[in-house]
Amino acid sequence: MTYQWWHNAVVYQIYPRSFYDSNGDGIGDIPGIILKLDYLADLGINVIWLSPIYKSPMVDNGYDIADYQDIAAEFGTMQDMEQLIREARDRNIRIMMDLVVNHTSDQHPWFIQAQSSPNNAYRDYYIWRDPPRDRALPDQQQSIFGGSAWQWHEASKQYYYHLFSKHQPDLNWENPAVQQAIFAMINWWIEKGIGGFRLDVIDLIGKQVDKGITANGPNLHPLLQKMHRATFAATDLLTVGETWGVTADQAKCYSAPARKELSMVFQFEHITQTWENGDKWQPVALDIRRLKETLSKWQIALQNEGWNALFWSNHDLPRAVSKFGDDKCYRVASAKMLATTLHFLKGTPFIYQGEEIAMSNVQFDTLEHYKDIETLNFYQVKTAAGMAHDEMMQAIYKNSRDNARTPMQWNARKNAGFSCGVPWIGINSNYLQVNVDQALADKNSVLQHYKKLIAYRKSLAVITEGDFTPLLEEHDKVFAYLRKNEEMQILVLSNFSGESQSLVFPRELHNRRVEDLLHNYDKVDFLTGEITLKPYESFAVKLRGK
Ligand code: TEU
Ligand code: CA
Repeated sequence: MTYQWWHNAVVYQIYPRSFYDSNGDGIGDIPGIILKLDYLADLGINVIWLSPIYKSPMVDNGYDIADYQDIAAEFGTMQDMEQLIREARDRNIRIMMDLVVNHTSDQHPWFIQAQSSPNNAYRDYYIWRDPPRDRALPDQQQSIFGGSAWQWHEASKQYYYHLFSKHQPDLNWENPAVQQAIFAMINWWIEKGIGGFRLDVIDLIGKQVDKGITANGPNLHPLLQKMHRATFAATDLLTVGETWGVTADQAKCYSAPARKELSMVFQFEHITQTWENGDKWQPVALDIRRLKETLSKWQIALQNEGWNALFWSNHDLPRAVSKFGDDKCYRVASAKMLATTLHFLKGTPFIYQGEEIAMSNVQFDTLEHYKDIETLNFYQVKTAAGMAHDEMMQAIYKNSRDNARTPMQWNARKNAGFSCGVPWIGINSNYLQVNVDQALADKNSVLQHYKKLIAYRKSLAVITEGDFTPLLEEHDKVFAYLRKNEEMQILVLSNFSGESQSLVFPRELHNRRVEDLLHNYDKVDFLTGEITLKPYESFAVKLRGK
């Protein structure tokens, strides 16, 4: 296998609105990111995935793009963007853009044109249908943000199709003019010197609306190959697709190099397993056995073909420590455990801003404090269908996207040092204890732990290249695995529970001397044959000769 630079890179995701506000308007911005580049360089990351910074009415915080080649005024200017790319490059950090091409904003000039008349040249950039009779809906397809996927357009007496909000009309990817326009835009950004793309809901672009096929449509892979030929082929870009519901076989189709599509995709099986029937507003408890099986399955499936993108969290998800650890009694220990577990796996790790200081979910008292369109829409949908207010608030506390979107906590001063103005969304009240200043000063902080993990990924080839073998598969709470190449063998052991856990190692690990790499309680240098792990205890060790 030929290795690319991104195989041992570590990516850091920035949600610009909530990262750092440089001018006091309450909204994080690009100059703010530039001011924090030294912090990120010191952390050791190689890539910044920048959530959208394009011109946008911000109905979905920038995932509704009005101009792919302009910057939202509240985030800065194109000069700021060019400066960010340059200054990041000076620190060996590449900028990965968020490519949102399943849909545009309804304020995009293409849609404004399309709306103006059924004969307009841009009409076919979007998906329009006649009502079967009167104003009846073409079919029952639902928007991912709740309600019908069809929006009535009175002037032309047709419906247009939107899988997200009605302000995010879907592009018609069956139209070659759409393909060419998007490919040209991608190349324009490549020319600017960016390092890659994260492709938003890319599994939807092969849709066949009349058959009700949305994800994984028949045109999907041919389209990606066409995109690759027209854009990425001549580059070494890191491309990662967002693909909810992807199977391991499909992931290979996307990421096997010979197929010339993408570098890797995000799969969400470890995320959605706590959603009853795929509904995030019906949260259920995490089942560690199932989590272990899922993580191992993906490691093994893509072992020799394709590549994993590794993550616990992003801007759509709860905070990692709140979902997979314990943000109350064991915030620091469990956050370190999660970091160790993920960063020794095979694949490219993604860190979501604030995860490196173990930021946790937020609980705002009233719905008014929530800003996310999905949360607000579903509050209406669910309570209209009979769900009690309190029950919905509990679901919001678990899974609202705003959990990830409260501002980055830089210090213990006003607004956690995020802004000297009025932040666009509330700050998590734990910022007095949980902030970057604290983490930099404390040599046992979660942040220092992440730094070590990131450094190991650069110095130990086994983490990038080695085989993965799960151990103790029958254990209910402890996830254990070996990574192995010709030079060395690493054992990783993680207790995913708040109770002590005992276990007996397989025979070949008895009476082995080991060398400590990383731990969150005490250093381990000898394996007798059995061990009792403390709550959320986790360590990684290098095996030595017998
Ligand atoms: O997310 C895709 C998506 O489907 C999510 O909205 C997801 O379903 C939801 O959070 C889980 O309930 C991408 C972006 O990451 C998200 O921020 C955008 O809102 C969405 O696409 C539309 O562009
Ligand atoms: Ca600002």
